[in-house]
Order: sequence, then structure tokens, then C-alpha cells
Amino acid sequence: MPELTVNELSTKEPITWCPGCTNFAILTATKQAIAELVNEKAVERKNIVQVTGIGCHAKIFDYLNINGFYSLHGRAIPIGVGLRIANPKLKPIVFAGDGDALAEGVSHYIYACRHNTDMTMVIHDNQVFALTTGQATPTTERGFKGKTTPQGNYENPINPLTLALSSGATFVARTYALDIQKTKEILKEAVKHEGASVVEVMQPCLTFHDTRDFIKQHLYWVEGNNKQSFEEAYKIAAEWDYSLDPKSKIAMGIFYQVKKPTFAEKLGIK
Ligand SMILES: Cc1ncc(C[n+]2csc(CCOP(=O)(O)OP(=O)(O)O)c2C)c(N)n1
Ligand SMILES: [Mg+2]
Repeated sequence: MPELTVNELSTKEPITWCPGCTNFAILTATKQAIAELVNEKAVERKNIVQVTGIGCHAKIFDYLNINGFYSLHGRAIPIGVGLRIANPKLKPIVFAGDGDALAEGVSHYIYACRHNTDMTMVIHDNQVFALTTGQATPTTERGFKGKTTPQGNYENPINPLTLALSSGATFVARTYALDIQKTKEILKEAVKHEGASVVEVMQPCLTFHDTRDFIKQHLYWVEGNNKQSFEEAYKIAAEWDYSLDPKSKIAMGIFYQVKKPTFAEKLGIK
């Protein structure tokens, strides 16, 4: 079989993200990750299924040339669970927004982690509802002025990674969209992992929540840590409270990876 190229994973659809959108970087990292996984025979192209919700992130569906299911806002995760259970050969990659996965879809997020469903959840975290033009989501910092919070967001953010860990996810990572190489590597490990993989990709929205400078200045990479320790992973994941506090330290990398029975294994259908 000839090598699968990144070009073959592209479509001819005109891309409607804003110029410079950090989703372009996620698309590039994803195409590179899939090409390498297929060429390394870790997974067959026909078995990778992308599932998206609705939002700016979900437009990736039109630009990524693999099988897929373009679902509803807040419902990408249960579609991924259903695909994995109905056809155990499939490797779903769910692309969900922070609004998608943590507001309307949060019960599905918790349960996919709790069941340890063998699939990858890529959370495009721009800390805003972008497609609907700039409202606060569960990860938006306190004080953010948007269309639904003109006097400033009065809630504290939900941390998607401590939530994933405490719900039972067995692979938990955070990355920065504009580091395409690191994002590609983490996505590959997430897809290879057997169990519920959560990859939070910080992807500042240039139009409604542009935190590029803040995130770049405050991030650091966790390398070679003890990925088996739940307590250590929880501590690293909880370090940043999603605020724009100048003292913030934003850990990036794979925080946790353990092997536990998957949903399909527990159901005896693998
Ligand atoms: C069932 C349903 N609820 C709400 C909406 C409205 N809606 C569409 S996109 C969107 C915001 C998406 O935000 P997020 O998931 O963070 O993705 P982003 O656009 O930031 O990538 C909302 C609320 C919808 N289309 N369908
Ligand atoms: Mg969003």
C-alpha cells in the first residue's frame, strides 16, 4: 500500500474559519497524526471515524477526508460511544468544543469517561462559544465580558481535566494548538490508547477570546512525569484555574495514562 499523505486527508471544501484561526493548526496536527498512525499500521484509515458537534471546531468535519458523523451540538460524544459499541473495529475521534462538551454535553462527557469508552475526545478549548459570536462557556474566566455576561462572567470555570480524571478517563492530556508538533504527538498517543482519552487543546479564538500571548507566556511542558499517578496528574491538571491571573502556570503534556477495562470489554463485546 502506498503511504498515506496529508494531502489525501484534505478536502476541496473552502475553509470558512477566520483568517489565522487556531483550528487550522489543529487540522494540520490531526492530518499529520492520522497519516502517521495509518502508515505505522497502528490503525486502518477506514476505521477512523470523526464525530463532531456544532461549532467552529466542528467545521473540521468538512476539511478532514475520513469517515465521519456530523452530529448535533452537545451530542458528539454519545454518537462516538454508540459507534464504538456498535462496531468495535471503529476508532472514533470526537472533536468537541468547550461549550459542546462541557455545557450542553457535559453529562455525556462524564459518562464517556466513567465507562472508559475506547475513543478519543479532542476538546477544542477556546474558552468561548465562538460560532454564536462570543458568549461565556464553562471554561471562560471570571469577569469575561461577552454578550450574555455584559457585566462580567460571575462564575468560576469548570476544569475539564480534573473533571475527566475524577470521572474515570484513563488518558488525560493538554496541549497548545499552535505547537503543531506536540499536538500531533499527543493526538497519536491518545488514539493508540485503549480507553477514554481526553485531549484538551487550548486554542485561543482570535475574534472573541484572544489569549494567545497569555497562554504562550504561561505554559510549560510536563515531560517524563509519572503518568500512572492519579494524585500527581490531578495536581498538575488543577494547577491552572483557567483565569488570566499573571501568576498562572499552565501545564501541557500527557498527565495520566493507565490501562483499565474499556466500556466494550466490560460489556463483553470486544
Ligand atoms: C442543540 C443545540 N444547542 C445549541 C445550539 C447553538 N449553538 C451552535 S454552535 C454553539 C456554540 C459552540 O461553542 P463551542 O462548542 O465552544 O464551539 P466553538 O464554536 O467555540 O468552536 C451553540 C451554542 C445548537 N446549534 N444546537
Ligand atoms: Mg468554544
